Amino acid sequence: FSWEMVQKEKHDMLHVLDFPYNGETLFNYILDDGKLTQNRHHFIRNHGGVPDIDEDAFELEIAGLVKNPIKLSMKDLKDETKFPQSTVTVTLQCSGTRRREQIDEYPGDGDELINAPWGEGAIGTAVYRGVPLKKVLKKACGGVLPECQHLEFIGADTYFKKLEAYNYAVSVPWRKVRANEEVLLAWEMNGQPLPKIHGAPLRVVVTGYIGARSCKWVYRINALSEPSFGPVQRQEYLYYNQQIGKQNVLVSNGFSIQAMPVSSAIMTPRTKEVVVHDGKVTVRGWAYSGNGNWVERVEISPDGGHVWYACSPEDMTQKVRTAFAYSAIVTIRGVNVPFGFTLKHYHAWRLWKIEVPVDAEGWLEFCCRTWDSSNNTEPTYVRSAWNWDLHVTSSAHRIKIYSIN
Ligand code: MTE
Ligand code: MO
Repeated sequence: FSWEMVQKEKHDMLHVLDFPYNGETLFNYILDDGKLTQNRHHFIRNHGGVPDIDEDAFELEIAGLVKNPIKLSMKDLKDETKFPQSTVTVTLQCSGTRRREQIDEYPGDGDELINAPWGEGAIGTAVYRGVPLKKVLKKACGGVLPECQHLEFIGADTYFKKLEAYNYAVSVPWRKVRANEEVLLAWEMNGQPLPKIHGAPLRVVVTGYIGARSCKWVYRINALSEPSFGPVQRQEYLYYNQQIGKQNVLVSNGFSIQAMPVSSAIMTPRTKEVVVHDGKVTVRGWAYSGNGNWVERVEISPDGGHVWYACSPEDMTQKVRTAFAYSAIVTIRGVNVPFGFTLKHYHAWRLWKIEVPVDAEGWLEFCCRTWDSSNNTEPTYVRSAWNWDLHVTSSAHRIKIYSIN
């Protein structure tokens, strides 16, 4: 797998690094693709190489605290007489999105190989198709044992940390998977076979959680009584308080970031843009909230956060129903009968647009903030969100424009 191949699969990405192949979606595609990000525009985040896996030889192994450990081929997983299939519309957001604002505040950990200096484009929305993990555990493994508290996902890629090689490994609490059937083992993205760089032949898709938990190239799932011991789970994606820095950082001082909080960004105008206007400036961007919450309101301020204007609902994309189409083939008295239903969940961003009244000429600070269905909103300044590992820059997004009336 080479950088040339990445460039073939990917189109006009903002390339942050060419190894380990991290790329950000350009702002115009975030806005113009609409609710779903095209596969060739969807951001990519990798810790190591991109494994080349032969789908026919591939087996997913499920082990640990399950009744019956098992190995499943892709043919088994795709067999609708064995497992129901479903599709979920999901926004994946890297917890490093908008990290650059934190770097500008104070560089923090600053390990750019591990922590890419993302802007606003490490986010994308796609329809994934696969099998609910809960169903696979129940039907193929006879369920998990009572001691099971976490599910560990191990990817086939290797990455290096302090000169040691590891497989990518993360975990989510079992209660997240047990709660509903939207956590998928997915092989399709926007109606196309999952691209290699997004985890083919099989990836996990964890709704409402930081992108890091949606393990790509997953080849092993372990039911555990505690979180994965992999360094990605135990040493990275931790949120530290603001008195933690280089001199006193200990992984035991951080807490594991799982669910994604509410966040948003202005995509146009771009910061430092000269905007010629006749009393109104059009502002566009995205807004998302994780953990099963959804965006209810987006507000824009043209004066650094004194006066706020709310986007009208017509100027926001509709809440995308995670069209949880659930289909299966059930056998009734020896006859195969297709069967399905739809649930309404929202796990996707909303794109928004607003015309903000502006009188002044000169430098203006525009900012946006979002309110979600649990009435959470974003901290006012990036310094409130700052943390040593520079994760979840969920503060009100600020840009400066030069306004000419
Ligand atoms: N899975 C594996 N196996 N290896 C990885 O490096 N990166 C994670 C996650 N799954 C990663 C992985 C991170 S940090 C993110 S944000 C998402 O994948 C990004 O998914 P994408 O590349 O499909 O956009
Ligand atoms: Mo990420």
